[in-house]
Amino acid sequence: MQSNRRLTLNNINQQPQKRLCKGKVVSEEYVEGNFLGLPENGGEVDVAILQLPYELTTSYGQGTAGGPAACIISSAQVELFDASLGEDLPAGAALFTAPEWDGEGNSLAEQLDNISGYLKPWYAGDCLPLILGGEHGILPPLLNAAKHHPLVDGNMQRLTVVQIDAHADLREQLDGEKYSHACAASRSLDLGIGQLVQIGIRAYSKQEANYIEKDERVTTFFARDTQSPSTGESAWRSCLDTLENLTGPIHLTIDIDGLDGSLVPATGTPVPGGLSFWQATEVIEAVFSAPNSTVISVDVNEIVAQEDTPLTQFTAAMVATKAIAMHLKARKEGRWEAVAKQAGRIRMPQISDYFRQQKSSESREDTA
Ligand SMILES: [Mn+2]
Repeated sequence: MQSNRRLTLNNINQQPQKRLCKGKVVSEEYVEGNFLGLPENGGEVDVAILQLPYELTTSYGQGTAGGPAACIISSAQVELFDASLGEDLPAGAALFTAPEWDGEGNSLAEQLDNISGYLKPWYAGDCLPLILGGEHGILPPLLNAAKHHPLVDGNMQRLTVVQIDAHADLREQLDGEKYSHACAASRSLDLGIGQLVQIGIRAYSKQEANYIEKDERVTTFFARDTQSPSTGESAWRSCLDTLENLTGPIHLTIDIDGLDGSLVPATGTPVPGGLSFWQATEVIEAVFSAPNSTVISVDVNEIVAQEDTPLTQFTAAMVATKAIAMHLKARKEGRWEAVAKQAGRIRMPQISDYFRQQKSSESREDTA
């Protein structure tokens, strides 16, 4: 039977949060409740941080409903400097941490519809929605919202989902529930997405193995191959090559359990033998810098607050920060303006001094 614990935040009480928060806060103008503690400018939004504390079907661990809030608290201690971006976040961009999803809906179907409704306004094409979950069951309603992005334009066939995960999530149902987190990928394929690339997969059933074998839309990089001490290097290279060659809009879904269990011990189902932090970083860098594709949104899910140490939520915050930095790098390199133009919402991002200097030195080189 399904437990009904999706809306309770009881695994997160204020005390442990305060305790976890006592470390150094990085942002000088720290604002409580905002991702990275960064203040908002009240203007148009370049990156929206959206919290989905949704938990209905998590099978083993509990507490994903409190994950997003814990991740936001932990993010206050993430360094704002990203070396590949070359400056401190927010780098002239406007980050907005939206009020969390309120969990409205009397049935699972209503809740899932409600999630789509919560996310949809952020898919107009002029900002990057970065979603913190919540269990992986958020993926299908998220993709229903992504359908409205101008680069997808109602044609799901155009969309590629890149999934970091320990689990294939390709079950037909789990305990009778079609919308279980364990079915997130199969429901996404049901929605008609063009391609699914899975990375870090190491826990899956025979039926899922058959699915991977049969459905040509699915490309799976098994952890057994990419993490192999003897042959992992070439398997990893071929994974990155695949990502760099993607075309069209991409949604990146990061089930935090795709990383090695040692990095995320509090997640619902931690599994050994997963991706290192730097491999997760390389995946993010690869999809955001792929020349013929655009990452239209990212989710980091299955975050659970760890109470003895903030490692799990901090790892999630680091991964989410990397995605934001790479998105801003895409803006910096002019790759996001094209998207905004296609969306008919041409809005030049605020360019910080750093970018201006880069641009002027480039134009000097051009005229030299
Ligand atoms: Mn998953």
